[in-house]
Amino acid sequence: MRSSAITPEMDGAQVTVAGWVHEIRDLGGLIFIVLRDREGFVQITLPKKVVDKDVFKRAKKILRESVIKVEGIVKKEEKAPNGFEIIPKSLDILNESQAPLPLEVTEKVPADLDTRLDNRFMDLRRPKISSIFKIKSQVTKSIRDFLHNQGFIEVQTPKIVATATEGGTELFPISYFEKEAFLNQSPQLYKQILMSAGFEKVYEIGPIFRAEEHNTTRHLNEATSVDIEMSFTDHEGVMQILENLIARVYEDVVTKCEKELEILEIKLEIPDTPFQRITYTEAIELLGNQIPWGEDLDLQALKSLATKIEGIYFITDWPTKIKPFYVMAHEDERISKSFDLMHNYIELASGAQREHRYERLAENIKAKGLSVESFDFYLKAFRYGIPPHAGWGLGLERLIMAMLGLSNIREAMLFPRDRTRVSP
Ligand code: AMO
Repeated sequence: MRSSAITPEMDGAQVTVAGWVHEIRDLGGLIFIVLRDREGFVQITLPKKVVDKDVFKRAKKILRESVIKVEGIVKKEEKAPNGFEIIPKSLDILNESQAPLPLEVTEKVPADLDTRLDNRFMDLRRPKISSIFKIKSQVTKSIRDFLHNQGFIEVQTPKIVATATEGGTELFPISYFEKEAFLNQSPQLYKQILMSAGFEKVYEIGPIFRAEEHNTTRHLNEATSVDIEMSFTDHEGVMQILENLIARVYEDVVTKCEKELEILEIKLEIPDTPFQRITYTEAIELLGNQIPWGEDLDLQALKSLATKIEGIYFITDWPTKIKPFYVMAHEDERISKSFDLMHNYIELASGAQREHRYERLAENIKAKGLSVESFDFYLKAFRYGIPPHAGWGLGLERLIMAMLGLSNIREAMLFPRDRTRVSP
């Protein structure tokens, strides 16, 4: 049974627990083993005079991080963690660990991130680290629940593709028989094609691949994107879905991940909706008009902006020329129906109403210097009836990083991929 299912009130009951040997204290005639499983810790107490001779002998030789199974009697013990201990009747070593360990699982010796990632299987045994992924699991479940309740259909689109969507420089080419192919940067084109297919509301939670040249604390080369696309709506419609989704995710984490938040020593506040909205032009003004209108906001600008606006907010109405070809422009064509969702200075998501008019879309592709022919498979879907539509892409690891105050996005990925790391 799980350690968390045992309580001091079960005094006298026989239980079986299995897990890793987190710590051993050998006091000669008395051995304490702290057993760790997915849910927590249990103290196994072996007084020489009480336990079976063979069991005691085996316990003496156990190496830390070995996997053991213990059958024994629960004993109420105020001094033990959780108020009980287990006095074993039997103790089996299911798998013995080697020594020395490549990494400390107890929080006693800090290790640098590279050493931790090199030994990620071991790093993930630490409750502080596994808590991040338990919360990430709850977050994806909440997203799915929320979107299903709103009538969205979950879809899977190809990750091997023939074209770029988010600009040609960040593509990973792959060897694909006789053809040129790439790893997909975003489900963008496919989720839009599904609007022509009549699906109306789709979402996907899947990998995106970006050949980011620079190692930053906010970029991965393989990240998880939550994408939605929705017909018969505009940018404002999908912004409302996004803010309600974020609030729901925070609420679920607060109510369903109490234990993990406690382990991480985080007090999470559920953000109020609607989120604050400022336009790109207002942001430039807030920054003292030092950035020429039309230029992107770099990290320094966003950091400076975050000193003026706290928490989660939207920056809307970006200059059309710095947004991708599929974004729809306002009547004043210099400004687009686009938005980024920010958490302080970290961009969590970006989205827009899309250009669904075939002629204009083709023009936009040309204007960006891209080849219309290579987008033919996509453009075709705009020639035979496609509703107005909008959508966004939300970086799952960015959300986890921001929500939990992690200093590096790699902490939010089990096996991160960056400029220098493709293994483990
Ligand atoms: P964008 O390129 O802004 O938009 O990506 C959407 C979100 O994905 C996350 N993200 C990343 N996270 C970690 N590492 C990366 N290298 C990385 N790149 C992106 C960010 C970002 O906000 N097709 C559009 C979305 C849309 O309009 O629907 C797109 O891909 O959180």
